[in-house]
Amino acid sequence: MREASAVSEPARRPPLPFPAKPPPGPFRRDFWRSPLRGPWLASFLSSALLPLIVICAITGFISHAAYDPDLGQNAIVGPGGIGFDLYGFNWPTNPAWLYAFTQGLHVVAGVAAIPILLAKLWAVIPQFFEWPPVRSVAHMVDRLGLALLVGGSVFVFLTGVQNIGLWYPWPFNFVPAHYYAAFVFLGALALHVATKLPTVRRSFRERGVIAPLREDLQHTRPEPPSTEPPGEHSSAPTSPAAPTISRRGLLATVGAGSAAVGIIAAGQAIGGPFRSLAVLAPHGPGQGTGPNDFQINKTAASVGIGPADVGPSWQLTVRGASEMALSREDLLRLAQSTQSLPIACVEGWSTTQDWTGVPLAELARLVGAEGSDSLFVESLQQSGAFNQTTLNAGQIADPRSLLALKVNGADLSLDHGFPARLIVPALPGVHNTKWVDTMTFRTA
Ligand SMILES: Nc1nc2c(c(=O)[nH]1)N[C@H]1C(S)=C(S)[C@@H](COP(=O)(O)O)O[C@H]1N2
Ligand SMILES: [Mo]
Repeated sequence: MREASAVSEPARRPPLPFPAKPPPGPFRRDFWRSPLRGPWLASFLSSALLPLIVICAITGFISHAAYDPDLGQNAIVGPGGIGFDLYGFNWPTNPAWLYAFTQGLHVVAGVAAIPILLAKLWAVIPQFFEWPPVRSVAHMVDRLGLALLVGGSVFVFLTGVQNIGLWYPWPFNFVPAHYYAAFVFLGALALHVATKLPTVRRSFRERGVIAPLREDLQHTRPEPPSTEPPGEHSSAPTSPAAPTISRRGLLATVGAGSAAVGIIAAGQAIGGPFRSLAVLAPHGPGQGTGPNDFQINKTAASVGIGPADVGPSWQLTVRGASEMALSREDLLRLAQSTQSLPIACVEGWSTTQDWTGVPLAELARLVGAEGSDSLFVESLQQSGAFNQTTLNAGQIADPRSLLALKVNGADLSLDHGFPARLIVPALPGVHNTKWVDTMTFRTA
């Protein structure tokens, strides 16, 4: 049966410009010698990786929805961006820590996935070097899918890490790039999971799900390539070297790495006393002094705002049915409310502080705009991004939503948005606009 197909094979094969014998190097099967590689190792790592990727995908699309991209100019990926915008769905204000939780989860799961992803790529690297590189049209499509899977995974994780590290070496905007690449990656992943599920089932059935973890170094044997269907290129070695580490040793190392970077990321996400765990946090342990000593996303100086811009001549313009101009003193004379609310940044850090200011609903009432559908908020900041936002009706009506004037009992520092900034429960950090100077309540 096998011989017959081996004989008929060359006749069916289109004439391709590849010599039968692979060139020396990674295309030779005996180049890859680790006895740990094989379908079981790949299956085990994939089973650990997949739940983390699913968490990242779900929380990623949740984050997209949390921006309320159907309102004003909130859409970063552009109006009419590919589906899943959940238009018409208004991001809630309850619980106040909702976005801190979903986005913290996104970043922690994403960071924890990276060591496992790297181990997985290492485990299957022989399969990237198939010879001949293309056998047929079907094979070429298959290989293209693999390229999108590997390229897509590296791209989304790399750009994610660069964003939490505030490092933007590329000319493109992070948000649309990360978002669209996620579609490519998840599409290729769905196909990959569907085609590889039989391999996972077979290797777990043949070798056990965790049985190989019981083997110490002395009992670590190479995986037999025979578990793959005939003709399939296996990651198991044809000429294995002696093991230098057991499979459980390798997996314990990868697991420890994943847990370590996950905990570091969680330190930023949970904040408070856990903040000290975030040894790699790009924003440093804290910024400012006294009551204003918590992290700053963009300093006033970095966006061209100086003390002169927010002096006594600063006024807030509020528009609704009528229009008002209010000085900071005027605002301080209005009914004040104090709320303990988090700022939860898309980068995965959050910090909860006590904010004092005027409820947005009170400002709406002053200009005859109770029950308005949206609120467009602009900053006096002219350069850079994040200088405006549009809130939904529920966010305006929530009595905890504030135009904050103080934090932890003290005046806001210039870096935290003096003279006034938005603080809205469960709102992504980026929409808590600092240095607010214009608010426009709109009714459809
Ligand atoms: N005008 C303006 N508001 C802004 C920003 C900005 O760059 N400019 N950064 C936003 C982002 S991304 C976050 S996470 C929060 C951070 O607030 P903080 O710097 O007071 O911690 O402010 C938001 N408000
Ligand atoms: Mo942010």
